[in-house]
Amino acid sequence: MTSRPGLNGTGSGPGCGIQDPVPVGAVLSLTEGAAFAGQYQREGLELGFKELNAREGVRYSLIMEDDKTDLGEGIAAFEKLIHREDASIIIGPTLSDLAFSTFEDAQDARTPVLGISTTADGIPEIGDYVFRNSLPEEYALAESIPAAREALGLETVAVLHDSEDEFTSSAYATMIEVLSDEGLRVVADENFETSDTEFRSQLTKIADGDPDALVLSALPNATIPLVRQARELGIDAPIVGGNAFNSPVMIANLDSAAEGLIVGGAWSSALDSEGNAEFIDAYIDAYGRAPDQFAAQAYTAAKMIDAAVRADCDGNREAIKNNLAQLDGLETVLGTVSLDEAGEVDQQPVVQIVEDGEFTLLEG
Ligand code: 1QQ
Repeated sequence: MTSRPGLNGTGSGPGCGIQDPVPVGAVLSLTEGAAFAGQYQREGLELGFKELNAREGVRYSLIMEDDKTDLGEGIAAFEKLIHREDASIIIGPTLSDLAFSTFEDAQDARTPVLGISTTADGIPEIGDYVFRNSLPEEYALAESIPAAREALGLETVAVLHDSEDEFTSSAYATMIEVLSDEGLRVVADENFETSDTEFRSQLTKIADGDPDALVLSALPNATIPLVRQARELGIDAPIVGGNAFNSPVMIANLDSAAEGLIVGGAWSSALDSEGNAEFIDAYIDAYGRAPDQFAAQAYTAAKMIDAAVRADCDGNREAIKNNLAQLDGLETVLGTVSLDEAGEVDQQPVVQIVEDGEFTLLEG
């Protein structure tokens, strides 16, 4: 797509004025397995762009597609946004599992993408149009596992992971590395597939190892029966989780089994970051529930895109790509966010623990 004159404005920064609305695409898992995150992401994006559209000079039109947690649907949604809607940038998809091929399609079409929850290894390396504000699992686990070791006095762990999904297998590889760096002994290492609901054979082996903690890389649909079965089998060790655990939906479903769960992430309601208190209030006002990490990352994506558009007062693909690549030290609800050369996010992770059914800051 060539540059559209109506998206190239005059002035700069707060004084920038662009004639046409900037078309922003979003591909989210609004239904099926990853909707636990996709629904919060939808709300965070809508709130973020609503606030931006109330400002002078630049308007955004948000075109949202549901990938139904399915790769084929995700590819079709990207195709529509790139070629038919002429989106200037695409936000999402929710799952890393859908990101590898969709981001390659966007890269080939020179359309910038901003991942907001795609945390697997290797995503920014797909190309120079690929960015993310999704804290990589690598950074989150490098904080959460040592914090858990210290807080809980861990010596041994059992690891369980979904070996089918891109994000859970990538996080698993990172977990094994960090566990070894931390001198934690792995007494059992078991795996399963995304749609499994029966975990008793793996859990029996884990019970035999009597670990001090379970380290779990799984999506919610498997996690909920898995943790329930673990507790039924008498395994009451605390859990250290991956990014999917940054969800109040997951915590509510796990009920008392979630107590003591430790997880590293990109955001906490307790963060004293710029605009965080106002964001939480506005979100509760709009949606009648508190935001989660996925909502905060989505909300932040809107602000990052606005900063990139206003930098050269240009809402075309090429300008957004060039200016996202230079985003440096933006103050957001996630804290200070920068993007490096590769399009990777630079921000301080937080570590949280579940106490009385609520996330509480362990450190960050
Ligand atoms: C990924 C994730 C998921 C847990 C997002 C919902 O981190 O797929 O990378």
